[in-house]
Amino acid sequence: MQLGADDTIVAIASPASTLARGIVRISGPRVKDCLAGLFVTGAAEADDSAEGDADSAWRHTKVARWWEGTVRLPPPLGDIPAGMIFWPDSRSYTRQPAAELHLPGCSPLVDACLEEVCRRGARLAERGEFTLRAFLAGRIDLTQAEAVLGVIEAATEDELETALRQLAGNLAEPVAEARQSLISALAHLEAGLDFVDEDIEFIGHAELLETLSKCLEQVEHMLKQMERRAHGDGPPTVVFYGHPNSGKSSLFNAICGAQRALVSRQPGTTRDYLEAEVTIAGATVRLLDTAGLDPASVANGEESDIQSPGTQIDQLSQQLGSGQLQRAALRVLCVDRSRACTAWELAELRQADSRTLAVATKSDLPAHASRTGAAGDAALALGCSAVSGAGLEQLRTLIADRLGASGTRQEIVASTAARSRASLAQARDALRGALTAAESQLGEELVATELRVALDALGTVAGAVHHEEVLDHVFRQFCIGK
Ligand SMILES: Nc1nc2c(ncn2[C@@H]2O[C@H](COP(=O)(O)OP(=O)(O)OP(=O)(O)O)[C@@H](O)[C@H]2O)c(=O)[nH]1
Ligand SMILES: [Mg+2]
Repeated sequence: MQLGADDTIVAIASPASTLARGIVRISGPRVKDCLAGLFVTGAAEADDSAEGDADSAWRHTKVARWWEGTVRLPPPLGDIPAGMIFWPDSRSYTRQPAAELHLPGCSPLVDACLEEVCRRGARLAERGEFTLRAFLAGRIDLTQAEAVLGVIEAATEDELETALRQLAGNLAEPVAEARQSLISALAHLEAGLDFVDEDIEFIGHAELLETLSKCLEQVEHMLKQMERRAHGDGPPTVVFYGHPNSGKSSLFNAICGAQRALVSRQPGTTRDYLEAEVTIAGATVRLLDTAGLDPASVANGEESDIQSPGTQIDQLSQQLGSGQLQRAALRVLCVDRSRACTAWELAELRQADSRTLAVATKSDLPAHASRTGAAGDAALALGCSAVSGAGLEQLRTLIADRLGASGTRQEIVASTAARSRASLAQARDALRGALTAAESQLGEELVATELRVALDALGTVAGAVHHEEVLDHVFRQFCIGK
């Protein structure tokens, strides 16, 4: 990956599958030259001699705006109606002159346009190079660059929300704040060290202690936040859920290969949730067995004024279960087809998305009369039986497939989280060292040394202090044109 931003780069920025519009993105100091004579504003019928005039309007603009015009491709393609957004100065995403040509979504046209831009002096962009330029120009920090990737790759609303929060700087802001106070404390300490023979105190002892404790608190808080991050933390979670007695615990035990959860004919046997780590298709997965969702309470949502202790416990365990459900990478809906279908089951089956795997349990038993051809049955991925063992292997394969499909996205968020966690932990340790040194009056030199380590570590979280291999790792994961 080239870190310099002197070249003018070009790439197709529209997805290959989009037919409506093809977008060619260009960034760099020579954007104008690369577009001269290629994009002309005004009338498509302008003849060659008038090209300079027709062309001139966008070239002399001082503000970013949309232009209607024509892209002049070599024969046999000829003049193609096109639009262009042109950023003449540093107010673009990459903080360089930049442009986006919007063409009809036809691959030969878009490819020919790309070739023409290259012929005029641009080179093909590498993966993530536009975002890398935005990062190098200070437009975004590293966590935000990774969030751009997360937004592009997000498949579920939860993933999108995590990525958008990251993009909004939920980590970048507090890191920048902590760095700012540490830089100022360090500057004062260093000034004090320069004038060590004179009796000048640049930062009071109490003030230094307060700054250090506050920053330590902030860093510890950020670390806790990172650890709580659902996606980045540990193996993906698969939750078994459904009505009481639907066979969740039996299935959980069968997949674990051990009698972990209590199984009984009594509905409401599982009260709390139970977890186990298993290996499915070579990957570690966290399985969770939850309390059954009571058809009465989920069907009419009514709450009685007088609650028996049992009902209260049921409700609490169900709340616990639903929290786990929201955070799960995959939910396995257990439907007992030997019983009549409930309205709640039907609604769940209809809403099932890629994060929900609906299975018919107790397939060794005959299906309930009302179930034959029942609405929603099409959403059932397979039938399985914890008693006969039928369908269990297929269930494992399906779980692995569904988790595998979202694997890369989880990895991206997880790798940002892991990288940031390691740097934050390093900052926390250095801050603890600085605080101890300051409290025990071990000398300002020592405090300053620890502060420098903390600043460096915090800097790597946001990418202010960047190492080429980290950048390479992050930006290589992007697609071309981003
Ligand atoms: N025939 C048959 N019975 C099953 C199967 N799976 C579970 N059962 C029976 O169904 C009843 C309920 O099973 P559990 O696994 O405890 O169901 P659950 O969904 O965990 O129930 P709660 O914890 O109460 O919500 C028990 O009597 C099991 O023996 C199966 O595949 N075939
Ligand atoms: Mg159970």
